[in-house]
Amino acid sequence: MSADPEWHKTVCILCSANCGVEVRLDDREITRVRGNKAHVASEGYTCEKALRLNHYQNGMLRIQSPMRREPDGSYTEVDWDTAIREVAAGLKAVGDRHGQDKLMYYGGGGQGNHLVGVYGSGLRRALGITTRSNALAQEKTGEAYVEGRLTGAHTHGDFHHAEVSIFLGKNPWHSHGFDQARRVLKEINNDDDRSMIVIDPRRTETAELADFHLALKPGTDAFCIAALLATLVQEDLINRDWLSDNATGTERITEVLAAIDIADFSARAGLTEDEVRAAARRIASAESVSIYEDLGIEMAPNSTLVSYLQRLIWILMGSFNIAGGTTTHSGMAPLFNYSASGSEPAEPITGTMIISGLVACNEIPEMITSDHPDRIRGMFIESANPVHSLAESPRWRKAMRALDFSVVLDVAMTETACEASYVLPCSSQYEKAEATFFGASFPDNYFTVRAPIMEPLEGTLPEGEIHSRLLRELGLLDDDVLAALRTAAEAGLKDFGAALIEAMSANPGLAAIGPVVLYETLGATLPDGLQGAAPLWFSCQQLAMRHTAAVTAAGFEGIADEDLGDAVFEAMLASRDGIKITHHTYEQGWSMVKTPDGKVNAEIPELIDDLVALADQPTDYRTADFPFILSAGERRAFTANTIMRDSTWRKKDPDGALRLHSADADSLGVADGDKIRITTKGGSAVAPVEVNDSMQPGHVSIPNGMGLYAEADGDSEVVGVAPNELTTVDWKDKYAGTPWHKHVPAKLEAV
Ligand SMILES: Nc1nc2c(c(=O)[nH]1)N[C@H]1C(S)=C(S)[C@@H](COP(=O)(O)OP(=O)(O)OC[C@H]3O[C@@H](n4cnc5c(=O)[nH]c(N)nc54)[C@H](O)[C@@H]3O)O[C@H]1N2
Ligand SMILES: Nc1nc2c(c(=O)[nH]1)N[C@H]1C(S)=C(S)[C@@H](COP(=O)(O)OP(=O)(O)OC[C@H]3O[C@@H](n4cnc5c(=O)[nH]c(N)nc54)[C@H](O)[C@@H]3O)O[C@H]1N2
Ligand code: SF4
Ligand SMILES: [Mo]
Repeated sequence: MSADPEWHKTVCILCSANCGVEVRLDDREITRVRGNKAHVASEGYTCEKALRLNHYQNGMLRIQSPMRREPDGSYTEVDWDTAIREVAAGLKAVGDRHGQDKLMYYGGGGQGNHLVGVYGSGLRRALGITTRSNALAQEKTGEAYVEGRLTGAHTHGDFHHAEVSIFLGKNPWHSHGFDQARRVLKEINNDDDRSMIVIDPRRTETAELADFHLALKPGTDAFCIAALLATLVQEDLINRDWLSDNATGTERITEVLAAIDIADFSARAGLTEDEVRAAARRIASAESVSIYEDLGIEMAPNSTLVSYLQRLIWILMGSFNIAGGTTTHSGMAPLFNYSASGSEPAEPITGTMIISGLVACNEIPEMITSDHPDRIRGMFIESANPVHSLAESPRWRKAMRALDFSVVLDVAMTETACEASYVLPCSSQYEKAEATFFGASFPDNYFTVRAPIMEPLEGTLPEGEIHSRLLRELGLLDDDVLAALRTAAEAGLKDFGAALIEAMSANPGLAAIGPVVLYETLGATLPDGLQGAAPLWFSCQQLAMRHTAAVTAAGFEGIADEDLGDAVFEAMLASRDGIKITHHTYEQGWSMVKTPDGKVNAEIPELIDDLVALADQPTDYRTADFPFILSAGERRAFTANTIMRDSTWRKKDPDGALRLHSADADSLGVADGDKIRITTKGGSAVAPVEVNDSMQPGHVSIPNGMGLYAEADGDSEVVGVAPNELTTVDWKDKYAGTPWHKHVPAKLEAV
């Protein structure tokens, strides 16, 4: 394509906020980036990272040919026809020899691309793959376990309006997590009527803006939140009227909280009773409270217990489905499938709970290398980099090599790709249609479909095309059926819908491969390179059926109910600024609560038992050998998981320094820029030092996303410390199996 003088609308793909941006191109280079003021959710907002998006598009080890690993371990380029034939044969061989249940699917999208996962779901159904996981099962499955029981629905805080916003192990200044985060944080800071409570051992950029910073000792959140809750109960600050109308199961938990020694629990968390009581009273005085938990508690001791306890704050205050409070929300596709019963199935090899259909990430290496007869023999991995991003990378490399067959779909020759039998090169997120399912705002929710802003890089294919070719090779596509559906699609969405229903009743197998069927038929008729977005047509029909009134109220008034799904689909395809998909009333938010009686269920017996036993739990996991606590994987100004492979995108601190308090620097005899050796049970690495008194003495951190391969052979020198060379699979939550990456005992030595 020739140089294009115009601005092109797309989004930033570096975090879940997915801010709308406009970019200028010089041939295939992204030369300028600015916020898109017309974007429905971000309204022109971006952070500094979006300006460097060209390092994603052009700065990494893009692969331009399918690769096959040869018996000597080297990779050779193969043409697409060969690759599709051999990958289909490889997947089939594992199934034929050992059964389809010995295949596992991992991934399905990162921070900007969830259509990958939609195609992946079709492949899983077509091949009968039932074992699956993704990054959610190393952070959010504890939360999903708890939410399944409390409400049966995903909930999200309304930080744009909350009178009190609580950030618990969450640093939105750098990690975002809701629209226009820094603007909102500054607004709260400037508003005398609103307050911010930050619960974080570090004096983060967010904590600097807070009214209350509970700088607890790392790993003691359960004690801190229990003391906050105990204050609400013991000072009789809870919303009894609301609870009696809207919640069940409050008796035992309030009884247990009434017996907690607030002074003792505060002290165990390294806090004074006064500061805990003051924060609790501020919460109790507010009209609305919203809480954001994130990795600081999800990857630390007692994580599932804390996910439960923090939700009791808004439950006991009755701050649910009101403006500024915690709410349910709509979505184009759910990120979780909840179990209201709490009787999650066990994964047969390791016995760990399968939550929301996902096996715990920490268990996957063992599921592969165990001598259990049902062990995993083959893996299909797309848009994820588990060898780098999951606990214990050395163990992952071994596990990958122990598989009979593995294939990785990625844009780059990643750490995971370097261990796979085959690698299939994908077009980047700026070279095809994409979208994410992160949107969780309420009462108005939004959705953005992106069109490609440049042609696919030579040699690459979008995932929809790869999945379609694989299914064709496996003999699962009937070209006559597809041709008839394509003709119907050319006549319009209504004809297409009718033809699809007819075709599905004649061929029940069609539903399983639905995403590819939509790609091949409706997709072929879509303009602007939007073919890959075709499966969203189905999501739009479901959205319109589930939330008819809310979709109508979102700007689709006057459209007959049966035409609503098509209207939403057309609107989202036509807009590069995102569209409003639902407008609910707060009362309607209750329709998404899926508990048996439709009320909030406050009682999770096994977690209440844990709360009772908490007083016997340790508050310090350091040992004589490992006298520091390492937070392995902090979000900083220039980190973006492993999406940015090119280390030159970081102008400052390219190596990702280990941060430590000046008192620790003095006792270790190190200063800024010196090298320090970090040793944990899992491994050892050397990083430069940054003396930083936002840390507590004894608590140190390294950033996430460092230490990526710079060359495809995996032998080149890496820049920065790859955090999971230092972590181990056994250091994890007892329910969800989620790793304690924020709380790794470590030793430090000056080098
Ligand atoms: N810049 C940037 N933004 C990102 C990402 C990125 O890579 N870079 N990744 C995105 C993703 S995938 C996610 S999941 C989110 C994660 O976003 P966050 O969870 O906000 O990110 P972290 O910095 O990993 O951890 C948050 C905080 O936990 C604190 N912490 C450490 N130990 C404890 C503890 O024991 N208790 C408490 N209460 N806090 C503790 C740390 O000091 C830190 O401030 O960020 C998203 N946004
Ligand atoms: N120690 C430690 N480990 C952590 C964390 C931590 O705090 N500490 N954080 C964890 C968290 S919260 C998360 S969410 C995970 C994230 O870890 P992963 O789930 O592995 O996600 P990403 O690093 O975002 O990697 C996404 C992959 O998608 C590829 N990609 C980009 N665009 C496309 C595309 O269009 N198509 C395809 N097929 N591929 C594409 C990228 O090259 C990359 O390999 O990391 C986790 N790992
Ligand atoms: S990194 Fe996140 S907050 Fe920053 S511009 Fe990109 S999507 Fe927006
Ligand atoms: Mo994450």
